[in-house]
Amino acid sequence: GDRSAAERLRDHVATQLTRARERSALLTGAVDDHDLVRQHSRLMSPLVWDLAHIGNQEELWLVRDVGGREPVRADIDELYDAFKHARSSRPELPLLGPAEARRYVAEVRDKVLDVLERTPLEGRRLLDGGFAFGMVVQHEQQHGETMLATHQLRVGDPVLDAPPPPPGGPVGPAEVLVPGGPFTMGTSTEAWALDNERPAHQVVTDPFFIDTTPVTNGAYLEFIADGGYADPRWWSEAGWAHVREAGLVAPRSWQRQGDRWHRTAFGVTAPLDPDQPVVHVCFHEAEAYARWAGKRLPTEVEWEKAARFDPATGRSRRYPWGDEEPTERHANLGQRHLSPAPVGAYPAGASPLGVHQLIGDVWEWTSSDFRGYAGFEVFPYAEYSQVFFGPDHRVLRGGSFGTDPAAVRATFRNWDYPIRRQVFAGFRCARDAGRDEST
Ligand code: AVJ
Ligand code: FE
Repeated sequence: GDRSAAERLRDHVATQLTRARERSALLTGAVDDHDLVRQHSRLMSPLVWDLAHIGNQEELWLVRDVGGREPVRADIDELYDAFKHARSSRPELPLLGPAEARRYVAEVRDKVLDVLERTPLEGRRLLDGGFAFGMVVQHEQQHGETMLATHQLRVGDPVLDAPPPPPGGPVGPAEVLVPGGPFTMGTSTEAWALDNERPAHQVVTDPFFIDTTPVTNGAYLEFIADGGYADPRWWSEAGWAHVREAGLVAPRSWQRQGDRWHRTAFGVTAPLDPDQPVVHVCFHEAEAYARWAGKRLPTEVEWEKAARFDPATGRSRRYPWGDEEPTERHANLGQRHLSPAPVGAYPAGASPLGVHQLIGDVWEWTSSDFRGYAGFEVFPYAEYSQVFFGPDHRVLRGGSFGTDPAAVRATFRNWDYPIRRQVFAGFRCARDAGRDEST
């Protein structure tokens, strides 16, 4: 029979909650208890902290706020408040142990599924389109990617397994011209879009060229071979200070063996694939490469225009390929593979202008600071994005192979410090188009 839109939305929410939990269970079940409680990097929490933090956020928003129910564990809120304790200090906290943390998240989830059954998904902005549930799904999936990054930093035998990504293919010209003029950036209609993606607004750009693919390992090797890491001409002042102080000579996890380069990922060392996008570079490395190549990083505005603007209609799409949700034909998302795919692996995911792999594979550094759009309103809490606005963070776009489809779209904004390399981040280049080229 016909199911109502409300029933379908409720089923969708339940499915997304379950998918997120299956992933958390996989990432926290793949290692033993000792590995769960220890710190694999000072940049990351112990995995067992992520797990109980996921449950605590779910309790705060869905059990207490939406459900109006009694707290499950009010006594642990402070331990799992990300602003109270730096990641480096979390192993010393009196955290729930692995078994306790698993019981806690399961108890919270039972209550949440009951709340979901009984709550009309309307009548209050927090509930519209299932937003509060969508926010919690995205939060768990974001921590799924964070936990995957912790696995990447973990030293030891491999514990995660996945089939290799699909092969690369033709991508057309190296760069395409994006016409100047207005386009719609951000969204006011995407139900689960987070506050920093809102509202939809018009932005006018100059014409510009953008690379049709992310920069590959092979291209990045040429920068290294040309002495790029030792040449201050390519680096900003802050970037040069950082590359010297940190002693950077190559992306994170690369090793030179004679004249061959290898890369270690998730405990497996293998020859570098020259056709895969480079991953685990910081903003400064991306910026230096672009300057060496005679180009620059795209601004966040340019990235979103390349990803969404359809020149045939003037409309902005939800994704480069159109408005349909990502499938495995469109993009390398969802931890289906444990690496980026070679360029040209997703022709069905290209934009109307022929720009490939904007969604999935690697997060892409942009040259933009993280700021609120004109008309930005905190919703529903300032600690999701507003407290990070300002000159300290750069925006990353598009998601990586470790990003779940529920947690990315062409309006989605990620951010980090310009020195960070633990993110599954790469980049593509852009350049100005002269007036004569644009007509
Ligand atoms: C959007 C990925 C920068 O991990 O710091 C998780 C997401 N916010 N819990 C982060 C987030 C609160 C956030 N990023
Ligand atoms: Fe969090």
